[in-house]
Amino acid sequence: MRHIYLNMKNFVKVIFFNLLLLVIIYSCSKDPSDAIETVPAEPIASQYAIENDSIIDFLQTHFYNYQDFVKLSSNETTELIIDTISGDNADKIPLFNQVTTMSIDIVDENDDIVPHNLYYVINRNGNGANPTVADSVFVSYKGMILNKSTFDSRKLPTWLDQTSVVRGFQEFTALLKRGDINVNSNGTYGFENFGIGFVIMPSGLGYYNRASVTIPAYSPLIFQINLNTLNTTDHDGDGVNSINEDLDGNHIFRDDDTDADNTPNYLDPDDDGDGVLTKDEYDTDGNGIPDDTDGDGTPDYLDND
Ligand SMILES: [Ca+2]
Ligand SMILES: [Ca+2]
Ligand SMILES: [Ca+2]
Ligand SMILES: [Ca+2]
Repeated sequence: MRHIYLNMKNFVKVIFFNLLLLVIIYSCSKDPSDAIETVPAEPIASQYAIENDSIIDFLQTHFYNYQDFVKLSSNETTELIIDTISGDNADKIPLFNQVTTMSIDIVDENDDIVPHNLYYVINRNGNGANPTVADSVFVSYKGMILNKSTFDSRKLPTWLDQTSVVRGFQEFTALLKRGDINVNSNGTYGFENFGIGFVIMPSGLGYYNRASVTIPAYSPLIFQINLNTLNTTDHDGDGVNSINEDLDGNHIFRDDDTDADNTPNYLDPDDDGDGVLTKDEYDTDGNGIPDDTDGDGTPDYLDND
């Protein structure tokens, strides 16, 4: 027994060490400046060109169950099904004829801008406001790769933070509008006229070279998203909505750090690091305009002098 126990202990140690290693590798792989990667990163421009070709080919040779979406009632959605145009389905309309294109600028390893196309269909606009790329969204969704296998699916809605989902998901969800909430007499609630759509994106707007068990590295992704409702976020509770803490407006929140303390502004309650909390110097006269006491064009909460 003792022998087994010792082996078990070593086994647990090995498992723990491997888990630790995995965590370290995963943490490092999120930082593109770090040398450790899951697989070596391909140059972004050439990788994008390859994937965009394969996405266009996919769009030309596949269709989706568009007929199922036409007859939806206001409180319904239906699961996106994509199939090949052939045989009994030879007369279906290709996705290529139905998608709208949006372009997102990605900065590559040489600091050059590589516009990345994503392709989308909006089946129902929704009835309320659009979320921003910083907000929390209450969504049900389904994620697929181009071989049509599903890597993630949420039939019941869940809250997601738009600043921590993949870029293509974040940008596309901001195009949908929220629905209306109906509270029933028995206390249950449901949603009506919520936004429904799906998006197809290259891996540069997804996980790129970060592979997982169900998503190989460099996989273009497909997400169907139902946007039930949303919450406007102020992550650090400093009175400035997170969307307004993206000072350069590039939809990347971790690259705005006024006081260079490695806490980006959207998570930093004292943005200029002057010891005065942003909420106490943002708008003291309450006129809705950020205060600028010395009139130098930099508001007080970003101005440490
Ligand atoms: Ca930014
Ligand atoms: Ca900071
Ligand atoms: Ca802040
Ligand atoms: Ca301050």
